[in-house]
Amino acid sequence: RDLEMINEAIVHCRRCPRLVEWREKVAQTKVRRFRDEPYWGKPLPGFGDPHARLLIVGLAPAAHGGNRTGRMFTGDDSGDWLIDALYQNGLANQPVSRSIDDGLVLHETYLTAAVRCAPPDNRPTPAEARACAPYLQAEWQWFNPRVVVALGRFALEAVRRLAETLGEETGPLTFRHGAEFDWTRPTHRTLLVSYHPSRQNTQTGRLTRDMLLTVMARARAILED
Ligand code: DU
Ligand code: SF4
Repeated sequence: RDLEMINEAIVHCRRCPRLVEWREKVAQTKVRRFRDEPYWGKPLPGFGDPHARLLIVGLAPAAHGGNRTGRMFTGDDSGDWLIDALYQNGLANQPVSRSIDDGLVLHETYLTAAVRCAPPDNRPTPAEARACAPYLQAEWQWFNPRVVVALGRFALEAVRRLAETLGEETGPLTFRHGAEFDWTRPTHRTLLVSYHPSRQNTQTGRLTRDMLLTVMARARAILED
């Protein structure tokens, strides 16, 4: 399936009742600082270079970030951190990601997430993660990525299950910031693990700007190898 068909299927999905209700409720009630803005309130397709060799996997859209703007990692703090790290490594044309018409273009890079609807407390259930997995799988098969970055434990688990589903051989994947795993089959695939750039991690100093820049620099270096 091509990428546009995948994205078309994603934006019309209503498979998870709890998340459909939540994403729409948030879009109606909004939050004070965005009360005059339209909200997307639907599932999020991925965003970036349609022929990317680097796939970056996050957790799920933020209630007032992607769920508002309609674009992955756009309009919240996580997006600011991630896009800046891409820009510093030549993978984005600008350091900010604020709205769908901000002119952001990614090079060699595609942003996606394990779950495509904003979940309450940023915490999808295991059943929701399973329901959404076919979309990540479709993207995975479209891109056949050379490098994958898993942002956080939840994304790493989604990648692990996907590799298992597809019969890819990875060896054990353990969560540790900065970890790097080379696939045995297919051989040209490398997974990099990072803490997710959520406020919970960035504001506590668990993930620093340098730590995230280093992961993206490594991704870039592998692409250029
Ligand atoms: O206009 P389009 O080529 O269908 O791209 C859709 C969307 O993807 C656009 O908002 C820019 C983004 N994008 C990108 O970030 N990097 C690329 O290399 C190509 C498109
Ligand atoms: Fe569909 Fe995924 Fe949203 Fe569930 S989380 S409704 S599977 S897009």
